[in-house]
Formats: sequence, structure tokens, C-alpha cells
Amino acid sequence: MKLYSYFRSSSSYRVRIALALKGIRYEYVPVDISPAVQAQRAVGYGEIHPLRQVPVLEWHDASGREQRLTQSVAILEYLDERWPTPPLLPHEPLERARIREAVEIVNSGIQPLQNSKTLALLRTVGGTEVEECWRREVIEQGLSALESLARANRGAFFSGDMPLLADLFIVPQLYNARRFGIDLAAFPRLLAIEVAALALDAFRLAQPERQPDAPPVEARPPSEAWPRSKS
Ligand SMILES: N[C@@H](CCC(=O)N[C@@H](CS)C(=O)NCC(=O)O)C(=O)O
Repeated sequence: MKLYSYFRSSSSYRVRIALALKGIRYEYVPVDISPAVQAQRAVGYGEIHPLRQVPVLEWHDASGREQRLTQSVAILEYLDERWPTPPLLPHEPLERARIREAVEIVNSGIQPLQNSKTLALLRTVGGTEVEECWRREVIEQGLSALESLARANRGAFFSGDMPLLADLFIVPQLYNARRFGIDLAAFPRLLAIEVAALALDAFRLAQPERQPDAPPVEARPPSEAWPRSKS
């Protein structure tokens, strides 16, 4: 199995956590989507991912046919159905829906509104100030919504004492928010979930700075949050 990934990509981070939680071995295929390189625009990558993004999961099925899956939610649900232990979704329908509710806050309510492509476009049409204001607004609103949902639940994680799909979205999103300099003090429940998650090997192994394409510490610009103390 191969995972096309970029160390700082929060969508790839989600899949890396799931693969580690389920103990699935894979080959890491780095795709440098940084503005300076934009490897996703290379000829041929459109055949790997029609939207030219990461992550992509690739494997050979039982008949030897190459299969590829894009979109982290689809990948995560596929992995969960094929390797059900440990489960990423509860059995009870309303509980499942509540986990997916949190997932969608990140997946459609935060990440696409603050990804590099969206922000670059905003900078071009509105300037840096508009871009920064927009970015702060969508991240803070999304995290506030997640914080209130998480507070309604009990347990070390978003819901209960085992990590579920929602936690695989919360942890990378907090990492992303720090990169953008968002003050996370208003989200104590989310920060507590992050502490519980990062106590687990699977979450730690998936961290951006532990990936093969992460630059060595001395090469990182001072603005980078590597790894920061909990705010
Ligand atoms: N909905 C997609 C989002 C994927 C996505 O936005 N990937 C970003 C990195 S987190 C990317 O590849 N950006 C490069 C680009 O769009 O050019 C998913 O969940 O997989």
C-alpha cells in the first residue's frame, strides 16, 4: 500500500493516523505541494489525483489490479470497513452521525476554506489583510463549533475514551491552526483531546515533523511551530 502525502497536509495527516492506529504498513510517497515546488502540477499527477491534491491511497487488489482512492473521508471509511479494528465509527446510528457531524465541520467547514489554494486566491483578489481576516474567521468559528460539540460529550477523546474519526480531524486541524498563529486558549476541550491523542503512538507517528519529507529542524523557518508546547 502507498500513501501519497505531504508532511504538512492536514488531510494526509488524518490518513496517516488511521493507518498507524490500524497497524497497516505502507510506503510513503512524498508529493511536495509547497508553493515553491507544486509537484502536484507535474505532468501525470492528474492521473493519480484528478484534483491534483494529497492524500491518495494506492494498492493492488486481490486480482492484482491497481486501485486508487482520493478524499480523506472516503479513504478513512474504506480503511475502517476493510480493517474494522480498532473501529473509527461507533455502531449506534445517532452516535455515528454525531462523529460525522464533527468530521464535516473540519472537512467542509474549515479545511477547504483555508487551504493554500483558497488563501492564495483571496490574497490575489483582496490582499493580505483580507486573506488573514478570512483565515482567522473560518478557523476560529469552526473550532468554536467543534469545542461546543466536544464539551457535550464525555471522555478523553471527542466522544469516549477511544479515538474515533472525529479525533483524526481535530488533531491535524489544531496543528494547522497553530501554523497560522491562531490562539487556541479558547478551546480547552479540544486541547485536552490533543493531549490524549498525542499520548498514543499512532498519533505521534503521524505527526508532520516525523514524516520522511519534513525538513530537518535546523532548516525550518523560525515562524514554523515545531512542535510547540501546548497553548
Ligand atoms: N477534501 C480533500 C482535501 C484535500 C486537500 O485539500 N489537500 C491539500 C493539502 S491538505 C492539497 O493537496 N493542496 C494542494 C492543492 O490543492 O493544490 C481530502 O479530504 O482529501
